[in-house]
Amino acid sequence: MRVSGSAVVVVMEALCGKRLTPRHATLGPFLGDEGEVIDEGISLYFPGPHSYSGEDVLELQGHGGPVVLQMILRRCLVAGKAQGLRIAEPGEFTRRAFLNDKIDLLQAEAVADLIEASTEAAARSAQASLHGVFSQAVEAIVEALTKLRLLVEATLDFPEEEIEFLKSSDALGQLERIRLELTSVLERTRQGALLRDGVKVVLAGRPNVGKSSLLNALAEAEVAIVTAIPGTTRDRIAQAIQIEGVALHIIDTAGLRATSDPIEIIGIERSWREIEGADIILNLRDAREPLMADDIEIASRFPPSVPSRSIFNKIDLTGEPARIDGPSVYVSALTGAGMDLLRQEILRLAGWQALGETAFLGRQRHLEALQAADLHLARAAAHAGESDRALDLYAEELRLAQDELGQITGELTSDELLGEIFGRFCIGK
Ligand SMILES: Nc1nc2c(ncn2[C@@H]2O[C@H](COP(=O)(O)OP(=O)(O)OP(=O)(O)O)[C@@H](O)[C@H]2O)c(=O)[nH]1
Ligand SMILES: [Mg+2]
Repeated sequence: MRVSGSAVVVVMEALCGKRLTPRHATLGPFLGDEGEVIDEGISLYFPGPHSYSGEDVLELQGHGGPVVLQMILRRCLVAGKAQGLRIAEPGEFTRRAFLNDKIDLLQAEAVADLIEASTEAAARSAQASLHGVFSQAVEAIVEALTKLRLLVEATLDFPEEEIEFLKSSDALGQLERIRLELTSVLERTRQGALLRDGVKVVLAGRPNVGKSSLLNALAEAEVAIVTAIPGTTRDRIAQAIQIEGVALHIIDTAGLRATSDPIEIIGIERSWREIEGADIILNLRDAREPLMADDIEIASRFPPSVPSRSIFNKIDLTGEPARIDGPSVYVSALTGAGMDLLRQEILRLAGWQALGETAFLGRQRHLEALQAADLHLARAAAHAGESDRALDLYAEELRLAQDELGQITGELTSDELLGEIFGRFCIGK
């Protein structure tokens, strides 16, 4: 149990019966209203500001169990009542840490990402963000921008010397370097977004081409039922897998065909819904069969913005080698031939590159802010090439870019956004 804020000292004296030595683990009883022992455990007292939240913090480590925990909780609430002690909201400890400048917003989000990480790569990346690696990269850009803005704003006040001054201080070169750095951060954030959110890969195609077999081969487990009867899969089957630490959600669907079976019809409707929400579509075909009207009809209904590949399955029956040929991949779900090629192709379609450096576990809002900043810098660069009249526009674009970056670390953030970010935490964090 963790208590934070102005009630800590009162609660500590009531429950532990004394004032604890700061940052020492103290074994002792937890006392009830009448001085009776509720439980025994370790207490830790962290006086602010050297605590997680930046306020006074008390941590009580008992034996656990819901009833004893409830008793300790009730005791804390009674003891701290006069100080306004109440149950924390989700993420409130971390929110306070942010408000007390212990961490910035990127680090606060990294706490939630670390808890929710679904792969080791995502956890490592969240840990790096928590240690400020992502924040430092953004801060470095903000600092460089601030320097450049000072220069430009100063020049605005002395229009006669404008051109010479900006030239001698290499204003153009500075902007170019900032843009390069931003591009690199953006790329690392895109990679991190893949680690964080995963990629939805939908297996689609006519019945009996081997979609369920391919799911099983990718999952290396018997997840879906496979039979020689067309129309075996009726409902969508989802399986989470990892390739090189990237989380993939593989969705097997009912084979697409005209049918009067009411169950199959519903299944096929679901297949289309999955296809429409896919990040990547694998369009399966039987390598033995020629292109059929149905295949053309199916592919024509894929959303054009979603990347797709034709997967020719069952090459063990045609004797062809496993290979990638333009937009086609030749595999055998049965023998496993070509599966490594297919895995690499999926990663490539997802936009994953094994970067030498850590990916930044990006959220949508980070990506949007970075992209917006990038756009403002591009506009600034365009203005820089123009006549003197554009200098104030140039300065304005730099300011806008800096504002966007400020939103990432939380320097400029609305209460609503904070509520949204911390509301998703679990209680006690
Ligand atoms: N020889 C060979 N047979 C395969 C291969 N992949 C699948 N099959 C066979 O093809 C048949 C259909 O496989 P499924 O995986 O059930 O096909 P599906 O596309 O899921 O079919 P529906 O669920 O009916 O849409 C089964 O008999 C599989 O054993 C392969 O690579 N080689
Ligand atoms: Mg199937």
